Order: sequence, then C-alpha cells, then structure tokens
Amino acid sequence: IEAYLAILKNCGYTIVYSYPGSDDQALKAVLKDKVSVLCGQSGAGKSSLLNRLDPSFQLQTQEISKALGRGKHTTRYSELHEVAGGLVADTPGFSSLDFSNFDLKHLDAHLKAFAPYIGSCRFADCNHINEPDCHVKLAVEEGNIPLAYYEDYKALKEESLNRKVF
Ligand SMILES: Nc1nc2c(ncn2[C@@H]2O[C@H](COP(=O)(O)OP(=O)(O)OP(=O)(O)O)[C@@H](O)[C@H]2O)c(=O)[nH]1
Ligand SMILES: [Mg+2]
Ligand SMILES: [Zn+2]
Repeated sequence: IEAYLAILKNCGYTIVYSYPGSDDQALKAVLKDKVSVLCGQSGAGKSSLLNRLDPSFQLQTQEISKALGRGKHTTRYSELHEVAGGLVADTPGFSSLDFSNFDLKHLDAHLKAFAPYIGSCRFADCNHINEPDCHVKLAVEEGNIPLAYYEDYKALKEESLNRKVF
C-alpha cells in the first residue's frame, strides 16, 4: 500500500495517515478552513475517524459484517461537523458508485496522475485506451502512473463511451 501511495504522492496528491492512536496533526491541517467530504465504502471507518478527531463526537459506528466482509451502512444521512477549524461532512458509505449522470468526456483532465502526459498524445482527443502514441499508456508501462489507477480510469471511460451519450 505504501508503494502505491508513494506514486500517488509523486503525482501531487496529499497523503495523510490516520489510525487508532495516530497523531492527526497533518490531517487536521488539511481540514482547517475548508469544507471537506469524507467518502468511502461502508465500513471504511469514516465516522470512527471523526470520533477520533473530536472525542466529544459520538457518531454511531459498527463492526464490519463478517458474513459479507463489508460495512453495514451505519451512517444514514450526510451531516456537516465542525472539526479542526473546518467543516467535515460524514456521509453514508457506498457499496458501488454510479457515474452514469456525469459527463466523463474530460475525465482525464481531472486526474492528477495524468496531468504531465495528456497534452503530448498523438491525438488531441485521445481516450488513452486504444490509440497509438498515447503518452498516458506509456507512463503506465513505465510505472509512472499506477496500473490500478489507470485500470479504474479505463473502466469508467469505457463505460461512458459505451453509453454513446458523450
Ligand atoms: N483497524 C481499524 N479499524 C477501524 C479503523 N477505523 C474504524 N475501524 C473499525 O471499522 C468499523 C467500521 O467503522 P465505521 O466508522 O462505522 O465505518 P463508516 O465508514 O462510518 O461506515 P458507514 O457509516 O457504514 O459508511 C468499526 O468496527 C471500527 O471500529 C481503523 O483506523 N483501524
Ligand atoms: Mg459512518
Ligand atoms: Zn493518450
């Protein structure tokens, strides 16, 4: 996991760690003076994280279901909490994500890991999937973009191309 995160950090993402007993100063600095949204699978530990950052919170948390291997959708609605000089929304976790209402035409432009490469593909409207001389794919081959990150992009992009709406 650390090797994967190191690549993302290199791409310009801010990575902070939090776990029971961690010193959360770096995380608190990220949240200060901002409105942030906690998102992630049910059972990821979003509510637990907020309870940790402010021990006066008593947000409901629940063990992961052993039978299903995932969370139990404990948080039922989104709510903003004042934390570390900012506002943080705790949200219900998801088990799947639906991007069907999003325009993914320019998805590549929003991905920090792609940013250094997208202008240099042979085709200006390159989808970075089957095109020749694609510098994004080259960066994946050279290990500068994590393969799993690229695979997630590709799955979303192919889904939107198959809809033929955009
Ligand atoms: N080992 C470990 N367990 C954690 C950590 N954070 C939370 N947990 C446990 O993970 C389980 C789920 O935590 P929740 O905080 O309820 O998860 P959630 O993301 O709010 O889940 P939803 O509200 O369903 O979306 C609980 O049993 C927590 O005790 C962590 O940093 N490390
Ligand atoms: Mg929760
Ligand atoms: Zn490309």
